Amino acid sequence: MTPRRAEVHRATSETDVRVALDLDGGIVRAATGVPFFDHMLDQLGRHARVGLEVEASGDLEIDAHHTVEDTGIALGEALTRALGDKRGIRRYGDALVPMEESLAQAAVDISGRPLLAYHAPIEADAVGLFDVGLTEEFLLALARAGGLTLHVRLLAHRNPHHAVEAIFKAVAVALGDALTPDPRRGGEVPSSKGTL
Ligand SMILES: [Mn+2]
Repeated sequence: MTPRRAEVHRATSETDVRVALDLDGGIVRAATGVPFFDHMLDQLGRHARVGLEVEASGDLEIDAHHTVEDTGIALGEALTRALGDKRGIRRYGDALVPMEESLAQAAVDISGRPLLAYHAPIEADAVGLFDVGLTEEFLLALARAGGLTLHVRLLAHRNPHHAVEAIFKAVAVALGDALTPDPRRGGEVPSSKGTL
């Protein structure tokens, strides 16, 4: 099988982001200057069971917004490239993930039709330097650049660290399943249209 890997370098006046993604596994590490975001990217890589290396330097003197959003875009672009024509993948994945008292649900369709449906009424403003609202911004950027239909629901929560972490893990598990090759597909593109 062709290696399912991609490297993306995205540089703007606001950020410089490098992402190396291997859909079939590998090293996971993240250095973005936002420690909690690194922790979440680490969870994303590990629980999606992919190789994921992220290096980002951004205008953190403003806030973490551009860095988080642009990392989502670069990761989505890497995902699109690594998936290629999407032959043989499962296409769909879903997960229900507890993190202590928090419970998050995610469903993904690697559809080529970007959409994020996000419901996570977390009351806290931030975890460390990471504004809780950036979770949605990251997932929106990932869905758009990665061509994902992504539904996320936070079903229970109290601690904001647990809540955000449950969301990242649920997305990771769902996405990791969706991008997995299914031998019963026989290398077909998983769409009645013949293209995704
Ligand atoms: Mn944690």
